[in-house]
Amino acid sequence: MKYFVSIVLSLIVIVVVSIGTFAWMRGQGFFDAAVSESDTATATDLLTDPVPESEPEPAHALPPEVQDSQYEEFEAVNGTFDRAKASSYADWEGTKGLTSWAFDADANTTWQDGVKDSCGEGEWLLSYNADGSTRVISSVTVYNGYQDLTYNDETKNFYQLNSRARDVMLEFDDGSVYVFTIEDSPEAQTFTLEEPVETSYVKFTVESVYEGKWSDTCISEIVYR
Ligand SMILES: [Ca+2]
Repeated sequence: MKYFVSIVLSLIVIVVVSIGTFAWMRGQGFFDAAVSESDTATATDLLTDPVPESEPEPAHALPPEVQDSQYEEFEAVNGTFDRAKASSYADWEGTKGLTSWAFDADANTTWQDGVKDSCGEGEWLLSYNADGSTRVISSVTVYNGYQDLTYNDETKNFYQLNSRARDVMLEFDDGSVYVFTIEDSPEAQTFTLEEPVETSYVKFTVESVYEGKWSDTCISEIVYR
């Protein structure tokens, strides 16, 4: 019984002290301060922080694809730009179509897309300069399809067997776009822009294709002037 009374008295003391402490803290404004501090911060933010404006894009910036290491990068030798990458390229047993072969000043070598379950619609080839400098582009010349004459004769026609690019979209660093349709012919075809564009890169995207017996889409050469 004596212990029970002691425990009850101790509990009463604890409760009384807790209530007293809470009342004192409220009197000192502990809880008011927390609320008002939050309100003040919100009001201050609204007063001092202007509505954030979107950062202007730097002129002639290279696209993020340039930083992506999953694509083959190489030195192009056919002129205007000295670097290129592609979203994919064929490189497996029996089939090879490196990205560099679309920019090697040789119509007998060809890029082939590296996507096995489609004809490569949406695949792209990106041309730019290693130092990020710009070039003025006024035209593009395309050698479509698989043009290698050592593989094209009376018995086999690799141009027809492989797929060829049809609708193409060019994108430049100012956001402008140029679309054109390549004829289904191995002849060199030149397309001239309405206005020359100064740009740090050209992204060449295959939008649609002429389907061959095989799904591999080939482009033997792309030349910007
Ligand atoms: Ca080539």
